Amino acid sequence: MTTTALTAEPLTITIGATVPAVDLASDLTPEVVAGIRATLLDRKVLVFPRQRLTPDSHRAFAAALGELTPAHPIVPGLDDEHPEIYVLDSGDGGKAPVWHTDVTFTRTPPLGSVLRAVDLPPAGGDTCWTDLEAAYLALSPQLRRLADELEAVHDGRKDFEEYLNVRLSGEGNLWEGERVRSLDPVTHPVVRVHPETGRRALFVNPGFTTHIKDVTETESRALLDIFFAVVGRPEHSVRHRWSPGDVVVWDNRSTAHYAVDDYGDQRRVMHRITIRGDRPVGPSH
Ligand SMILES: O=C(O)CCC(=O)C(=O)O
Ligand SMILES: [Fe+2]
Repeated sequence: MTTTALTAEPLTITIGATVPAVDLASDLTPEVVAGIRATLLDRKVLVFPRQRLTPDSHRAFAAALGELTPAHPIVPGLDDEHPEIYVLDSGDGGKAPVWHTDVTFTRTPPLGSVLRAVDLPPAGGDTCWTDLEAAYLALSPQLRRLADELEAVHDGRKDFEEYLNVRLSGEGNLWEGERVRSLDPVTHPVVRVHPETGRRALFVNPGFTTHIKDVTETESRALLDIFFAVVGRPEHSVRHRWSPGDVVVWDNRSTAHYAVDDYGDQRRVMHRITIRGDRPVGPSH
């Protein structure tokens, strides 16, 4: 199989594809891995239906795509053998019904995420992904030019500070080579230039972006209203109805996602592994 031979069926014009014919537990030749990486750059979100992965083979697949991070800067991993697996358990607060890009409250958010359905509710619990390059292009050229110059602050304290201080007594995981003991907000460019494709994405998200730097509070609020109005439009998004075993990989540099919370008290468990990323770079850097 050559790089171009990976069969991928597009789910929308710009974002998402189903890769039906790859068994992630046994087909990971260098050619298939190269095909997956190339297709991911093009489609941003890849769905691998009905896989039969275990925590070990989930990790082996993710590691074929790049260097792995710990499960999370704060939250411990699945167990001692799998410190890279982040468990999203609906019974333990593992719900994410807000548009967000993973871990943008660190200096180097992950390049991508590999999510596996472990335990699904009888109905509901879909996940949506949205194309942040399409969001950028949905702004007028004048607004794009302004956005190109801006920086935004990303802050994970609302979601994780109490967990860090109360459940973990202030000792988080190793992240970027350092023990996490506080969640200091970080600054990223509002427009991120993709390090591999050179394309521009609107790299702000309602989950973690709190304000625009170096403008007044009123201006910041108005600018974020404008930016968030184009993040998550159905026209730029894809929605996945999970089946048991499904694995979805996304490019975390050019997308945001939203886990739909429409299944009440039913249990839903997902396992996520993130691939180490680099520091976001803007157009004028
Ligand atoms: O539970 C989901 O479908 C996605 C949750 C999420 O935000 C993530 O895995 O990063
Ligand atoms: Fe997420």
